[in-house]
Amino acid sequence: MIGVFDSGIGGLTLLHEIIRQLPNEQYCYYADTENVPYSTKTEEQIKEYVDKAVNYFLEIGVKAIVLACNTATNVCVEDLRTRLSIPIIAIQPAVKVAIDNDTRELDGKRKHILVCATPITLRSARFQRLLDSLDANNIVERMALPELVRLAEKEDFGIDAENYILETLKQIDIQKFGSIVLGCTHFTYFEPIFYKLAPQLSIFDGNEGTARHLKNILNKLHLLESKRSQTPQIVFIESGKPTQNIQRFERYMEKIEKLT
Ligand code: DGN
Repeated sequence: MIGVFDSGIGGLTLLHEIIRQLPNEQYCYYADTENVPYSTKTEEQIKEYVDKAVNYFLEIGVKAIVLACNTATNVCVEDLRTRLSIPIIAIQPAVKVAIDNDTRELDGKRKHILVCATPITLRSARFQRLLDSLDANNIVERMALPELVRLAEKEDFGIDAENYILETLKQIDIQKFGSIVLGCTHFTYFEPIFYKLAPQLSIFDGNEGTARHLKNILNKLHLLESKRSQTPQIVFIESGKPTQNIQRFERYMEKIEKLT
């Protein structure tokens, strides 16, 4: 079994892509719905919440853990990787994917990339190191959109979200930009709205690359399942307990299915 963690339902967007690439595996999806959103929490609190999820995963004997939460990655991944012996695969904003795939220019200069994420991700040392390693400081602008986490948790993908995103886009000089990176797994639900409001921009998230990375790691360690099991493929856990509301998770999975 593979453990997939997020503060809430955002990580389902990554889980969906992982299942597409690894259809034979079994999954435990852990949503920390008691504590979402993490943007209002301290790093110490986030570490404590992630530890609780990780201990749960270790107790049920997962073979790998996926941090399907950019915010948790930025706060915890290094510590987890030093402490644990199983693979920890972590999502991060897909800035490299945007650089590699969008080479459009304006006045002889590469178009800029708008990275939308939570405030914790955008101000983290890990994100800064990512930009430094890609020499991307001059072309990346940061935009915190914490309200989208709250709206996604409420299954509100309508006019409130559209107005919020529109107000955000009004704050930037859109001509300068070639792409948007959705650096929070909750934001993928709103991809159609971003496309509608800024059709000239390419949109990237880290889901495809992270799922591919997980597959490569499991393959290298000879940990891939070769046959599909007959038991249900996903167990949904909310902050340490089996969910009482499986229909909610299924509604989100159906929503993601329609996005792809
Ligand atoms: N899905 C989380 C992320 O990718 O950052 C959102 C974290 C939160 O709860 N704010």
